[in-house]
Amino acid sequence: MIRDDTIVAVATPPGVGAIGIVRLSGREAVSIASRLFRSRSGKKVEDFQSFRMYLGVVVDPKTGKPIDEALCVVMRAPKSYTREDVVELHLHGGPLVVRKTLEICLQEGARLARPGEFTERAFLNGRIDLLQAEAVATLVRACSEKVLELSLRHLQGAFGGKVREWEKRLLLLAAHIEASCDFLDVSIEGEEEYIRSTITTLFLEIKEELDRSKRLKPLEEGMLVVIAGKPNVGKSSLLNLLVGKDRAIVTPFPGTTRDAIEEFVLLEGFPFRFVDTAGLRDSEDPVERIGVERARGYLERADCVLVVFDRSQPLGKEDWELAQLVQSRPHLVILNKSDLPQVLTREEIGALYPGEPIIEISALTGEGRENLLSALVQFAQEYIGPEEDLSLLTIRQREELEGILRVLEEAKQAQESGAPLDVLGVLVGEALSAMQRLTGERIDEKLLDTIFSHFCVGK
Ligand SMILES: Nc1nc2c(ncn2[C@@H]2O[C@H](COP(=O)(O)OP(=O)(O)OP(=O)(O)O)[C@@H](O)[C@H]2O)c(=O)[nH]1
Ligand SMILES: [Mg+2]
Repeated sequence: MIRDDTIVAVATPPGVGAIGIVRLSGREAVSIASRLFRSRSGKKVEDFQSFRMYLGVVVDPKTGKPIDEALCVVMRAPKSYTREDVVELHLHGGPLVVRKTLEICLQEGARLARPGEFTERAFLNGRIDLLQAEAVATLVRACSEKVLELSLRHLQGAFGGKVREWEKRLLLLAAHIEASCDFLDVSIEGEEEYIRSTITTLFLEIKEELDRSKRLKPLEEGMLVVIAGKPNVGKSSLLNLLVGKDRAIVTPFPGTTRDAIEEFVLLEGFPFRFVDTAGLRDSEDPVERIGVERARGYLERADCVLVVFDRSQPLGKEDWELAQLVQSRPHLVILNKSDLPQVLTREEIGALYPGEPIIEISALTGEGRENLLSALVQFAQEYIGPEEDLSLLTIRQREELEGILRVLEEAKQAQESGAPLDVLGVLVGEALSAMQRLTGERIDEKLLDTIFSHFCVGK
């Protein structure tokens, strides 16, 4: 896999920004840059000090026409992101200027980089392992600070260290089994037990890693928080309060909200997807009925249900039904309209939700908002559990680990049923190759392309 041609891409997001960066990597990076960049001091790009910015202008070498004032930095191999010569041109952010500079780089012999190709080169040149490369992709896409933190940890190789440790143990196990196959007539004491316990501990450790990564789902996609209650209790007002804008229509008429309305919000680094739903009641109106069905669907999927009551009204049969519906789902109890004279007491709610905290709020005045927000953040924290226990895996990593689990399970059963050692050897070998695919030690080009195609261009 020799890829030593020079690639170029715009490394900043499309559109108008304060700066736009054009990034080159490869053998010709410096010479291409030297043809289109004139430093103010007259120093040639070839003579630039590594990692130092130089002020100058980008010119079209064909016409000599200046394109933009820019900063140029050279990062020489092997101390660069890709371990090749890398040059970055920091331009004024106009899309036209950035595109023109890109075109000149292409005209001077660079090739347009595919998505993720810079990171792919960092991997192919041994600067990072595949797991770290994937962490870069997650990092770039991270929609919350927590995911950012975790992918940074992956980038530093914490997960890679674990995988390599597993790989070492599998290698040792494979070697043992192979040796035993060669000397079938000599029985080594404790051999069987060693094989059994190695397979079992590996199985348990990998399973734990997978379980921990599942807890992260709400962090990656946002915690699904569904606002539910009978009509007119103030669900839409509550959504608007939570997301800080007039998102859902609020009227004094019960049955206002028909469709489910979803909004994404970050609270203290935790991503939430709040969903306002149609008030739960039996309705003759066909549109409202669909809305109520939709609401029920959301209730089933919710990571957390906000059960809303109207404090200024007595309990109704819908409130009882709702209590039944959410009994088995994680939820928070909200007593809304705290600004109005109280009719419904905490005791009455307590009978429906024994021993649970009740959050009083006024969606109209905003009173009690802080309490609700901190309850939500606390809920998310507890739901996700201690951060040091979290594991951030990509779908590919998850699938490989699941595959390894299946093979180890099979090996366990094979040993129990007294299968010959070479059968065990084949299974352990399979687990080992999967582990090596995981770190990228053994990987084919097609799989690489799939992995890196999920990146953005310029990364
Ligand atoms: N005084 C007071 N009125 C509120 C409060 N929250 C909502 N309301 C009012 O109650 C009425 C219904 O509010 P919505 O937010 O539309 O209620 P909803 O639960 O979404 O109603 P549906 O969509 O019909 O199920 C509106 O007139 C709101 O202004 C509150 O905390 N205090
Ligand atoms: Mg509503």
